[in-house]
Amino acid sequence: MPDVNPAPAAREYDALIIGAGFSGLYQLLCLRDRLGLNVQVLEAGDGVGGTWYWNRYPGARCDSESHAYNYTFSKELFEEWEWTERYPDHAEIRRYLNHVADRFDLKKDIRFSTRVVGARYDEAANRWSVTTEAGETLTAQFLITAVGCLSTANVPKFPGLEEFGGDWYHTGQWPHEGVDFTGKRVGLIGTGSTGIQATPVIAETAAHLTVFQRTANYSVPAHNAPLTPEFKAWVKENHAEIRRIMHSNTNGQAFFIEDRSAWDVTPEQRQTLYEAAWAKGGLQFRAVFRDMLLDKAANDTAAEFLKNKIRSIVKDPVTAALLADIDHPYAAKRPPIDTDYFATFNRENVTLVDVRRAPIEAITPTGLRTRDAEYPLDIIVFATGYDAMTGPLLKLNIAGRNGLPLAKAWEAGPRSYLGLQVAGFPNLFTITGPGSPSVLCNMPVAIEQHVEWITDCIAHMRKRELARIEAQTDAVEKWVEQVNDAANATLLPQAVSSWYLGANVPGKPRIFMPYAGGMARYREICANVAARNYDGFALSD
Ligand code: NA7
Repeated sequence: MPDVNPAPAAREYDALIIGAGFSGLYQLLCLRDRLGLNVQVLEAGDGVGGTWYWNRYPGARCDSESHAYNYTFSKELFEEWEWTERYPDHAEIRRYLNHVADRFDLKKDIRFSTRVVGARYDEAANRWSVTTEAGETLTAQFLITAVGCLSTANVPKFPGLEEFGGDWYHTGQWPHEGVDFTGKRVGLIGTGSTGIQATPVIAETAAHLTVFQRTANYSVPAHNAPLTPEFKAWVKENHAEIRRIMHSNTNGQAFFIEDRSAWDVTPEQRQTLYEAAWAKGGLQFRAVFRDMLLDKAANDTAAEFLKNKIRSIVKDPVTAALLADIDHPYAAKRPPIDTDYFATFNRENVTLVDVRRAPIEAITPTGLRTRDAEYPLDIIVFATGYDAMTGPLLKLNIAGRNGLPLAKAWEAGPRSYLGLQVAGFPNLFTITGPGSPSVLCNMPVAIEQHVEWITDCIAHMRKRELARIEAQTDAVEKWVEQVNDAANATLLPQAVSSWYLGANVPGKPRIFMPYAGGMARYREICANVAARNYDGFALSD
């Protein structure tokens, strides 16, 4: 009898997909049901949902409107699902994704509670070998990452966190059973979209909420509300039109950016247009003028309007000034939308603390210490964002040709071709990878386009009996240049603290990561590449 069990034989697949959120589910459906491939999805969580599996913090809700936050590939699916609110909350999105998974019988090919800890390309066999935390090995010809852009929590390394006597949570790893804030002194660090959503909800039950703000932020009211029967009926009747709009604009949303400049109208008309957009609410505020993200002076008019709104809502002038002391153009960082965020600072039990002027120095056993003061706390909420876009990929410990680690290939920042493939990593596809529009687009739209492109590419390879596809170095170089040029043509790089640039994670290279040339343009570029026999990729048998 051998004294050690032999390692189980590696399980072999045509394709392995990592992640069971919007991307992974649709990629599985396409490869399994349309191409007939033998596919397995590996998912760390014990359910589907991706980002929405993990993000269950108070107030967690999508900022895209529900009728735009869908798959659109199936008219039947689109018509049979009914959202209840203008912006779906995390629980409703999980219900939707479970419905999709059940409707297309996807769960039988998903391995839950299976975390990938390594992936290595075997050149001789032309296969990817993927290892799981449990020590299992699976192999496949194609490896497709569907890990999302915002799934690696950024918990700042404040000294003393281990000794904190209370409870602490990162919003992206929220306990499924929820957190009871009743009667507690709560500290919330971070005023991005997440902090802005969570603040009003936590303030309702906490004894006291202290919000620690490093960078002040704009926010526009979401005006969330239940959907009316008329609106629901309109959505069902307009699947094709909604899809057409989302596919033909820059940001994948179900609205167009107005084709007028801020300078085409008088200052009074501008004010009226901004007031109307404020009353309508949501991300559409960006759509009032086409040059809002191109011309700093045009942007200033929106910025001033929004800062005045803060000053008019927040009663305490010192707090109002701190909230309105915003250092970047409107929408150069991801623009949050909110429900009563600024008004929450009028509550007796809410305090704003400026940690730009007096940074957080340490977490103490009883709370948090800034350079200026000590704050006793029972609970600390880290709404401190993510190691965005590259973090989830680097965490997988991927090694390509000749064992080259992805971390090494991306030492100076991510370099990819179309955000789809990395040179030196054959048959690896990165859904919504850095270098693609991803987070600058309504995510389901960006995801559907990538998944369909990858599916068509694999179908093309199978038909021609090609076994390997790899991005070429010169194509990568040119694409990186295009990504930089697209960003530099906008005001986006002016937000120096933006996670689009990797600026929120100490030591991370500052590279503008998403492609800012617009989703419609990007879609066309990808289609042209495919039509020109996958120009920029090397295909071989
Ligand atoms: P964000 O947008 O990255 O926001 C994180 C916030 O946390 C932001 O205000 C940061 O300030 C703050 N932060 C991060 N580290 C620290 C430290 N060390 N000290 C103080 N404050 C800190 O993440 P979100 O989760 O809100 O949103 C992510 C995306 O999810 C969102 O854009 C949507 O696309 C969905 P900073 O601005 O870096 O000065």
